[in-house]
Amino acid sequence: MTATPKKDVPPVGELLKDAPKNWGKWGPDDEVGSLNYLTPELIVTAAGCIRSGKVFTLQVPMANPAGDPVWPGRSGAIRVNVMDEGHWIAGKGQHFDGGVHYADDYMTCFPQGSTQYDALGHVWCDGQIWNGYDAKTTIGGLSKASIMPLAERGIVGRGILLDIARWRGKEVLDVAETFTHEDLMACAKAQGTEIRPRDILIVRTGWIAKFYKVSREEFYGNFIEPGLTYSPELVQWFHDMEIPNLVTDTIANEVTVDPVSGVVLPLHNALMRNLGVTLTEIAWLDDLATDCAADGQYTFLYVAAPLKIVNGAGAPVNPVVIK
Ligand code: UVW
Repeated sequence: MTATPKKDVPPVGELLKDAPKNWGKWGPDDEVGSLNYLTPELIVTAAGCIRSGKVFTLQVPMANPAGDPVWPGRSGAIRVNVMDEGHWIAGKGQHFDGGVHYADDYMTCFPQGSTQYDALGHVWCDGQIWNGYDAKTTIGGLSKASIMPLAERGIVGRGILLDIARWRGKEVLDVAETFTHEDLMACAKAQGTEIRPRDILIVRTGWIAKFYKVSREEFYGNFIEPGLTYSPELVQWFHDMEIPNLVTDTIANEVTVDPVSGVVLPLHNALMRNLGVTLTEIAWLDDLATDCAADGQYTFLYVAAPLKIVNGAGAPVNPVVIK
């Protein structure tokens, strides 16, 4: 976020020097981290949250002519139609016996430019990624802790929506507005539920919905997203609660700049690199949130599988919630 390093901002490794780590907890070869908490027994229990059979999909539209919400420096997916009925109207369509016609697309994208999972090796500091693997394993593509092991495993568990925006009486949180794990717990209580160990946390700020409502200048000007903010207590809480997955409707799942230390995105290192918590970003939560407010059911079965991109640093996903 800053082109010129600020002198008084500590290196993130120093900020986190006493922070807990799960490296080695699931063996020297682990590449899925806290997803190990999502055991078959837990998944069977989570399926018990299904009451009405209502289904919600959490991906934002991709290659949307209205624009895709992306981290500054990335760009939205571009889909082009390379085959359509126009080819046959122009006499250029291929003949297939029986007369079938078809449409076909070509798309270029940042795999992390839509609703997406970060690979555990996506972010690091001090030359080591998740589980202590050498950061050089990221060169030319992630040979360790890429998106593949997450994609192969899939993510299924009890999801809980924490509608922080509604709880604070806002349509959308302000630029740089923060909240803590204590706010998550207070929000859950106000919703008439509680966060359980190993829950998949789905946190709504209203931020991505704002992308579709305001100009690009307003959305990206003074770009400091609202979100969870670093503290040793928050990191310890995630550790103690064995949280496997944090899903939010922001682009980077945490306040962009830690207001205390000035470090950019410290929770990416504290939660993802150190604890193996998977991060799911740019989720569409408004329809789910409206329904949860109406029926008072904030817990459900959450199911997701990012795309299997070999050596990828992240991948698009369309998570499914079943209530
Ligand atoms: C960055 O890579 C900066 O963010 P994200 O985790 O949102 O992809």
